[in-house]
Amino acid sequence: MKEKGCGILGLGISGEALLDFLSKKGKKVYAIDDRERGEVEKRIDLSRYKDVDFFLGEDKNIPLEGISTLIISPGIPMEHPVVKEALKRKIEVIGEIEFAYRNKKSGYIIAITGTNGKTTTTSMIGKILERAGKNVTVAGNVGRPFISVVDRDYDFIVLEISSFQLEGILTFRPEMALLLNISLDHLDRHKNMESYFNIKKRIFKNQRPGDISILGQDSPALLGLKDALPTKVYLFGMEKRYRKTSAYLVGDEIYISNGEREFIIDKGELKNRSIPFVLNAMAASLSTFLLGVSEDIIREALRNFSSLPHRMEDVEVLDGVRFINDSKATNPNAVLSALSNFNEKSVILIMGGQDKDLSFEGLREEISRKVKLLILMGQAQNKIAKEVGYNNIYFATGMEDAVYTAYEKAHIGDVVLLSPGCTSWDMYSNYEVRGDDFKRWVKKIKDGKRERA
Ligand code: UMA
Repeated sequence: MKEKGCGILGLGISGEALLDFLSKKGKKVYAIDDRERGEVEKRIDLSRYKDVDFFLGEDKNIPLEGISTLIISPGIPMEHPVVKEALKRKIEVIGEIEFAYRNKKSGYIIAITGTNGKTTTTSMIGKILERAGKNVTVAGNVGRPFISVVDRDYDFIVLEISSFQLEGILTFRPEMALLLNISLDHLDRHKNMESYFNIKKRIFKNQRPGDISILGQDSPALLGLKDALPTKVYLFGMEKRYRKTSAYLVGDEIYISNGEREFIIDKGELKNRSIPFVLNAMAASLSTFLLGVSEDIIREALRNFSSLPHRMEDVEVLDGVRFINDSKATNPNAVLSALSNFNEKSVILIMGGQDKDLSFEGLREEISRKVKLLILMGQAQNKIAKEVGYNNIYFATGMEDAVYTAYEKAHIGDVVLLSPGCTSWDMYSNYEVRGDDFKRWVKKIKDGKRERA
């Protein structure tokens, strides 16, 4: 019988990083993906991994008896036939985060999850700690697998963790965990709000007394947790509502307190003053203040922090019309947050993509107030049209049509906002490619390659 080794299921970014890690360690590896070899090789040069046995596409003759642990990528659901078969045979199945955690050298872990704002908050925390002179790395759902950074010693490891990744953890224990907010998302995978919430709560599962938990108090579902966790719990939100609220807003001033000392950051000091951005800044300030970073360093790092690409990213102003790329808005709640920044009837909103079994009905009121034209594209067009009940809709054939139509219909002072409320996977490989495509067509207009009809 072949030597017992590790199975890797999924050969995307996480799978490639796992291949690199395990090959360097000289482990026997069995790598599996549902895509055919040619497809997988568009990203990964498989010839680099001479000792790895690959099972790709239809080839499902996987020698599971040779696998002691099966490590799955975030995108692999627990219902995947290979996972089911492995579990039946009592093979340990864990996610990439769990595997990386078991193999990490050193570093205090700060893990950030939530429905929206995870990447921005994670990056802000990374920047603040960097400015404080700490040896810090930022990884996880941000696009850099945890396993690719475990071979070095750090003071801090800041990890963005998705619900998909939380499904595959067993012993993963962040010393500090943040659950920023929760609203409906990923129902195609997690089935209902209850199971989605239960998965998100797993971020706290292995925390011990003395560890720190930070909760966004404005999501009602999270409040039940505030007295239930065994850790030191801190809350942040729009106002000081509870004993445990440590970061909140009064007018334009953001208050941050560690229980002993308090400091204030003026909203005006931030490059982006939208509510979601301010809440992210609050969570990042609170977490780093609790870790002993000085208020001057926090303030300085936040002053220099610009919005990340694809999150309310200002693209261009053309003929007085502002184009904004919010491609990262992959659920209806993120669209609501985006719209909250604008005046009545000033937005031409581009939505659509692949639906995640989420309802768009919650957008009805805000769309009828803020939007003057709704442009829909992608697989979920008809569903969105039906559920938002709006009467001024244009069905676009794709991004080019959407951007040009928006440009033609817009007037000075209007905003053209790409905030899809859906995943990109029906038309693009990810939200970044979708956002870049939006920017490409806007740039064509700017360069004069297309003019108003
Ligand atoms: N695959 C199968 N069978 C399946 C599903 C997938 O074989 O049933 C294979 C695909 O053919 C592909 C590979 O698995 O080769 C893809 O794996 P993956 O979907 O886990 O993607 P990765 O490239 O490994 O990227 C993942 C995260 N992707 C997802 O969770 C879908 C990335 O988050 C993350 O940055 C990366 O790991 C590093 O940690 C992206 C994301 O969209 C940004 N996340 C979702 C979100 O933010 O909403 C959760």
